[in-house]
Amino acid sequence: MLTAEEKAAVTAFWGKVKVDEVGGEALGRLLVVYPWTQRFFESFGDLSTADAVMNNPKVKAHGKKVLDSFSNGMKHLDDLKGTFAALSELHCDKLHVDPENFKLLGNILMSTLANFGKEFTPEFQVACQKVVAGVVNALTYKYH
Ligand code: HEG
Repeated sequence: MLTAEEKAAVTAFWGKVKVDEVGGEALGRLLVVYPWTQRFFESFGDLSTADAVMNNPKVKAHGKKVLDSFSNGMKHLDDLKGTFAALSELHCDKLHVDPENFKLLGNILMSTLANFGKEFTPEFQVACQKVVAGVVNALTYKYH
């Protein structure tokens, strides 16, 4: 689904992404902008204000985990469904996360990545959107 050029663009950009920061930032924004998503993270402690969410160490740690998972997907762009099959089952059967939330997080991740300014070229945007859509689709695949 991605051309060779798009794969190269997205992989090169991803190498510059600060995985430790971007994941926590994106997950934090999800919890602030769409507060109903907080119901999945009640064990994370204080999520009472935007500041509390953005500085919550558990949010940061879990955001990093999510982004590491995206990084792993970058290495398997030709088999996203296989790569995310187990995670899809986990989110469906155990975590009961409505897959609509994957789209929300995907869009928030795109806007978080856009903070990289000049690195975030239109070419990259198109390629990255495809990867994010592919991951969202793969995570939704095992839902029943
Ligand atoms: Mg999910 C766990 C990846 C969206 C809620 N998520 C996890 C884990 C990974 C992951 C790698 C750890 C699995 C494990 O421990 O084996 N999540 C992941 C990706 C995306 C995503 C790549 C991308 C769209 N998750 C997502 C969304 C929600 C959610 C949108 C809810 C709004 N995830 C969720 C919860 C857990 C995980 C509640 C368990 C957290 C915990 O208690 O540690």
